[in-house]
Amino acid sequence: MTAGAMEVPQVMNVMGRQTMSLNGAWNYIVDVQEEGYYDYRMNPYDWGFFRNAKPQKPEDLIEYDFDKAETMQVPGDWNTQDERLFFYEGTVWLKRSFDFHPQEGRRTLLYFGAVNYDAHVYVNGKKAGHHVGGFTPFNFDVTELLKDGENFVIVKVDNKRHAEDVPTQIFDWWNYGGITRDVKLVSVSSTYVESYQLRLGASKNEVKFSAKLNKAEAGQKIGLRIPELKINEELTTDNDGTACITLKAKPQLWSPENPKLYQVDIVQGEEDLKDEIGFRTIETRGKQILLNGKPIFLKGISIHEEKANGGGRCNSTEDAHTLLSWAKELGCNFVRLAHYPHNEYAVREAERMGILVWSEIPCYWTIAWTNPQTYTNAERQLTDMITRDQNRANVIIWSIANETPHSAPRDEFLSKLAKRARELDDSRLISMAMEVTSASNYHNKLQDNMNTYVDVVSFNQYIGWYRDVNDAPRMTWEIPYDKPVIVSEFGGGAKYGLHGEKNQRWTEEFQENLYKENTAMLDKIEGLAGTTPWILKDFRSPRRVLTGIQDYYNMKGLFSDKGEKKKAFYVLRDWYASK
Ligand code: GCB
Repeated sequence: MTAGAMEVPQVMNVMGRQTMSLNGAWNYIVDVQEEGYYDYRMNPYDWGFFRNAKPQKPEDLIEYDFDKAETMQVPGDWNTQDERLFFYEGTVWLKRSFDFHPQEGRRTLLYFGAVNYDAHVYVNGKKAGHHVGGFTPFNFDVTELLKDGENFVIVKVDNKRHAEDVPTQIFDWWNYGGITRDVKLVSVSSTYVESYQLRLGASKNEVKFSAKLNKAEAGQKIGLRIPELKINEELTTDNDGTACITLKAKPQLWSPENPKLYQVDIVQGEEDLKDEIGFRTIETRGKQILLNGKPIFLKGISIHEEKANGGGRCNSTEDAHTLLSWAKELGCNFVRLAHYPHNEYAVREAERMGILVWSEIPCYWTIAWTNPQTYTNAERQLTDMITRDQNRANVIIWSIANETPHSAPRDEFLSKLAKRARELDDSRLISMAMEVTSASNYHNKLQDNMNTYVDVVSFNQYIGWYRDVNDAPRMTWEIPYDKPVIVSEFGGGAKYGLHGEKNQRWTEEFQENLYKENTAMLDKIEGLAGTTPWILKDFRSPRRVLTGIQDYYNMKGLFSDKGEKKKAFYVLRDWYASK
């Protein structure tokens, strides 16, 4: 390793490790023209804000001072913490000082749960690394940059949108900027367990465990303890620094009715990495989805990661719990965490609450299919999502895209992504939200070349809203693939408390009727294995500008932003109760 910092592969289960939180108040400077990064000829320069320079003599000119700047809470988006930044898309610098005392023989990783979107990270004035992608974790080994005593971290965060990014320039949600998830220093020994996998083996009577060190080091001992299953094994790593074992065991299976999790310890040296892990099977048979060998209907709802009451990005278990409890009130056993990987807190809380999860990456709408860097970026987000959540029993579907326009380059890009997802994890189902492209004479046919790459055919449809008001009863559907079907979106907008006729847009009655007609229509789709209507709660979107009705909210929630239930809520709840 050089005497600097480097990015290292994501350390899994950061919550189970020895960490020091860097959450809290960070000073920030809004840098509209990025003068803290580029000189006046637009070249990156060495005297940027990351130096955290201070005047040494009275005549010194330094035109910024983090310590005099205001603070905002991390994790947190800037849009809801400073009203001047509500619509802001650009660069903000954030800085935090902390006391640190290095421990002999240990290494320190600087971990970010997520930063939206582009992050340059500096420790004590030196570059630790750069990361793009707004919803996945990353970490740098910063051991050599830290010192005993006071240290500081500075992050340049930029959430400007670009055509070649993932997501691209346009998307129907708020582009919350900032360090939106936890920041931690993770203390590891020089050899540590980087990732591990624990799941059922080939039958329900065995469990399979594998672990991977951060180094290809043979002969290291790794212990696996699951007291409730009377498992206490010691494994030895091989030349790749990995160890695996299959053990006889008959765990109770995790299911929405019985979300059983086992306490697990992964022990290596003096490290005891604790986790809670559930066991289940998920597979398809013809047009059915089978959980633990039995057909299940996925009673779902789509969710954006946004707090109620205009609160901005969710960033805690409590935030997740509120939204998931609303989903439970609807009678859901499934949620689509749209349109990007949500916080690890949310996935874990759903797991404890017995809620199955569809997790997706933001390959949304008009991706730059022929740009190799865009592909690399998407694949990296996919990999990091799968790495983080590979031991979550409730995650059953990895979704690779949403409503993407058909073309050969798109098929190439997405099929490569689907194959990669399968290589990384062949124990879950792969899907994507497709679109119905051929519809005539009330007949809708799904045709998508990606059908061969997915396990579950999902599609979004807006009959009754963007299309065909009141025509749902006449619609017929043809999904010519022998695979389970999920209708991954349907819905329409309503303003809570606005009442009128069932054909009056924006009224609760309009939305109520749309749900009645749509659920009746869905009942006629052959092989329907579940649905995730759009959406749990009204959410902020810059594309929703209708004054007095939308006011920058997408109004398709079954709950208002304040948590009030609209009439359609009861329609879906009753329909789910009948399933
Ligand atoms: C869609 C998108 C979703 C939008 C929704 C809408 O098809 O997948 O992100 O928010 O429609 O409300 O139009």
